[in-house]
Amino acid sequence: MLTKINHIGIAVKSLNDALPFYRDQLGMAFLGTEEVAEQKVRVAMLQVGESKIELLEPTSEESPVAKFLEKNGPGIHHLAYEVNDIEAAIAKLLSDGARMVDEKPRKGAHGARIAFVHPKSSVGVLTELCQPGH
Ligand code: CMX
Repeated sequence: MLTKINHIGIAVKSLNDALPFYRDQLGMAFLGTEEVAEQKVRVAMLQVGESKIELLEPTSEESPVAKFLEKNGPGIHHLAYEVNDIEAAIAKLLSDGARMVDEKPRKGAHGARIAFVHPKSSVGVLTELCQPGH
């Protein structure tokens, strides 16, 4: 069902403040920034081999990332696994009794379709299914 780790999401207070560490000090390839209105975040994507790092900055106090930052401070927010058929992956998880945040795919960064498994169903790790848009 899962093909690889697509990206690791990291919650940050400011993309401008966090980017230099990843892009300049660690030397990751910077793929650009994008606002994902539906998720109330602005994201910066960086490539590491076949996976990506997604820096997440909240755009509103109601953003799930704002709530996370308030509670935990900056740090690893979610793990995103790539799938070829997101509807089938959601159906499989639901039929196995998992609690989904999203029972239907939503729009993620770079035209991907995404769905989150609730952290209470995934041993405390917010888990994203991600079907790339290309
Ligand atoms: N990782 C692990 N646990 C998390 C978590 C995270 N990122 N976010 C919340 N939780 C835990 C909380 O610690 C809390 O646990 P306790 O009850 O033990 O204290 C529980 O989940 C409920 O958390 P909450 O703070 O009360 O927040 P909500 O229930 O309102 O929301 C969640 C939690 C996961 C449903 C919500 O954050 C969500 O819908 N997330 C998915 C969407 C998202 O994160 N989008 C941003 C990224 C977008 C992108 O990649 O494009």
